[in-house]
Amino acid sequence: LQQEALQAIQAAPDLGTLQAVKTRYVGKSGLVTKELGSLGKLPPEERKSRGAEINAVRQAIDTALGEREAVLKRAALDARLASEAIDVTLPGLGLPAGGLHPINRVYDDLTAIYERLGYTVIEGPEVEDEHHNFEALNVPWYHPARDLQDTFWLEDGRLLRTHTSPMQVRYMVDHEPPLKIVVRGKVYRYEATDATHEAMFHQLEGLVVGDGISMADLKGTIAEMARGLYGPSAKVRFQPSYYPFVEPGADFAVWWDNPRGESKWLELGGCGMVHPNVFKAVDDLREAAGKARVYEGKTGFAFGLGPERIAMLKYGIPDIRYFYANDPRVIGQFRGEL
Ligand code: FA5
Repeated sequence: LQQEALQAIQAAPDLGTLQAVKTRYVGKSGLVTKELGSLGKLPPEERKSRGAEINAVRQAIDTALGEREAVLKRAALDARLASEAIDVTLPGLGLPAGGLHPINRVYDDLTAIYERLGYTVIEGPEVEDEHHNFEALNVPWYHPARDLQDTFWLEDGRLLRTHTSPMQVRYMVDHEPPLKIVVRGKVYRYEATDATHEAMFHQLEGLVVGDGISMADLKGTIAEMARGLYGPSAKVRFQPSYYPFVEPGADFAVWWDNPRGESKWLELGGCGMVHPNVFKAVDDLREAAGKARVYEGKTGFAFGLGPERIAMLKYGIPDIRYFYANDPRVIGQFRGEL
């Protein structure tokens, strides 16, 4: 019996089998236990020696069980350590790096130029009211931009701003002159989209107000921006134009020296001297809010431009709709280049 038990113990491949072997020989109704139980049937003179014999067998089995159990436990632990080990020498998996959207890059280039010139960079609400988007900017009710065709109207009578110019009004109502700001943000127009027009696009708006600000300051500022974008020999061009909130008004273009050829004038946006009616509307709003009228008699200039134009030419993107189509093949090209 001892021989048989010891062999079974040695052969047990795992802890589960070893437990079964233990039960079979030394469990409550195991073979060795039964032998001990049958001692009572023996004649008294044999009981002692037989008892000692069985106990020795039991001892041997218990010892063997303990040793085998230790070996199997160690093996199980080794296997677990091996399977759960982390190989610290393996090369890491590269984390996918994000990147700035091309419009944000152009914004960052532009705002860096204006911050250097001492401007404050602000943003503002995309949902506007008619007064800030049109009225206060001297846009008359019959102006085509107020047409239902051009503006996304909301059910509550408000609208999605069609340009960043309403922030001129908001900022002046809250701040006294002198001031120099640029506004960045999204604008919306109910337009049929094509390669150069989107229903949602971005603008950068500039506003400078103080004493004796002139058209010469405006031209110098636009020229400085052009040099910041395209280098010290950059050229700018102004052409008379009409915007209700400026007088005189102009469109400005920058000569774009295209490294791939096809250099051309890049029509960037509109600008002009802030219209006196805008200052008056601002003072009216200030007065209604219990603030002093401080804008009448001041002069200032404003400009607004579309960064999409700059980004399309800078990065060779042929269609404005690519910017917002969420096609990873377009945006993915800007990954990792911060
Ligand atoms: C304006 O929005 C005026 N608020 C700009 C301004 C500000 C003039 C301050 C004077 C003083 P305009 O509608 O031209 O102007 O738009 C300005 C620029 O936005 C355009 O030159 C163009 O670059 C860009 N833009 C206009 N419509 C779209 C469009 N649908 N998609 C993409 N870019 C557009």
